[in-house]
Amino acid sequence: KKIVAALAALAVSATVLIAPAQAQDKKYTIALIPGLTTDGFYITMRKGAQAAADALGVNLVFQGAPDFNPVTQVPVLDAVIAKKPDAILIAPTDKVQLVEPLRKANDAGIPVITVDTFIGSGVYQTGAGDADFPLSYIASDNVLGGEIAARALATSIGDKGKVYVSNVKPGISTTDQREEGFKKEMAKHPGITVLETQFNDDDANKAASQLQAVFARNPDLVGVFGANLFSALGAANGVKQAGQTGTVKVVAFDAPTSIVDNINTGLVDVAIAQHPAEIGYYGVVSAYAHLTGHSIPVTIGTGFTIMDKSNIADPNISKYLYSE
Ligand code: T6T
Repeated sequence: KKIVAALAALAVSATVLIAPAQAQDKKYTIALIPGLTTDGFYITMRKGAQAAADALGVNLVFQGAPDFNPVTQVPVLDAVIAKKPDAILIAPTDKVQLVEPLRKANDAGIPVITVDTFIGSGVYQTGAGDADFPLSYIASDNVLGGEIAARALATSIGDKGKVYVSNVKPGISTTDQREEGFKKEMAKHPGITVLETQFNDDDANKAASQLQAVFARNPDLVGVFGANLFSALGAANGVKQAGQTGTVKVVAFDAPTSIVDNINTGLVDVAIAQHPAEIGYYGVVSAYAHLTGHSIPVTIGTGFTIMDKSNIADPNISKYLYSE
């Protein structure tokens, strides 16, 4: 009898011990939907996400559209929702147009975390507004990034002259905020005139032709801020094609590997690298923490690395160049 009772007690405690272990052994699937698939920024974000997924034993699915556009991103999101992943990490391509499509995921019980870009005001879990349902927003401080860009450009042009912002399109939280930060800082520089923003639809060729058109209208143009990877590469190419390398200064947001040559030849003065791998890593860690019953921060801010001729050869700086 004693042996039977002991065995029964053991079975009970064994159950108690095994149950939580089994819960944690569940293999979670986390989907990462980038702004677009063929952008070094999101390719690097995926690497960071994969590193965290490997460390945590999570299955990471990376699925996105070939261009930065809600029209192509929403069907990808719908397809991902249909597969019922345990959580969705997404860089929404529009602050407004992704609200309802993402609500479908939330209504289906799939936790949503936004990475890089946000929906609504980007302030989540307040109980106010109709776009506060994502659990967390993990990204660079893009207003600050715009301010840093403005200060760098102001310094490189000796605090005077005409400049403009080469931007993607209105409605994208990140690039809207960079322009906002840039203009806010430039308002403190009375010698600088900020011309009308040129929107390029994330097309570097368009950004290059726009640079040449702005320069044709304003031969006294002295600087341009490329507010994301394609805007910056395009604007820099435009400066080169116009034969204005070093005369029209370029400050670039983002850091594809090709920026190194541009910095070394003096075509680009400063590049502001984001830390996309960090965004991806903490995206997966946050989703996993939530899925395993832990509370998570409603925002996680990641940093910048400022690159220029003086530091680009330093491996502690160049490690922040994006993957391809
Ligand atoms: O600048 C990044 C990202 O932060 C932005 O939201 C969209 O453009 C990039 O992906 C660069 O191309």
